[in-house]
Amino acid sequence: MWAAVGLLVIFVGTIVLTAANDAVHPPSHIETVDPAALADSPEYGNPAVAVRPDGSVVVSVVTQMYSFSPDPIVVPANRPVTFRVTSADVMHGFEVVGTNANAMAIPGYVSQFTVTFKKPGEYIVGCNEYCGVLHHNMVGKLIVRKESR
Ligand SMILES: [Cu+2]
Repeated sequence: MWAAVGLLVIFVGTIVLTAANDAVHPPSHIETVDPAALADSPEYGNPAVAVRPDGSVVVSVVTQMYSFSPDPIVVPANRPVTFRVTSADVMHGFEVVGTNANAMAIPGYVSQFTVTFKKPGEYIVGCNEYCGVLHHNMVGKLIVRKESR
């Protein structure tokens, strides 16, 4: 029995340590949007990359069977990029392959997270939630541009 308790302490300790060390935290942003009225939404009617006055970048993304919009998404390197992802139909995934940018796109909700891409280049955006017969074709592109100042 003590071995089982010891294992529990090790497992829980591992979770606490890695969460604290790698700043892992559960999603905390709660915002709703009408999935049937996305076309009339000022933000999602024409989803795009926007630059705020403070220089930070906001990307509004609509996922739907079987594409991402905008596509490609072009963002600068070494600047915080806030993604605001939602879905127009069913649940999708939004994952920038090879980075820690990864969220669920849930109809009715806005999934928001901020990432700074350090390496310029082209990244694959994939849907990682099975969303229908053509799920495997749901691929987009993210281009991280080196900033010229
Ligand atoms: Cu999918």
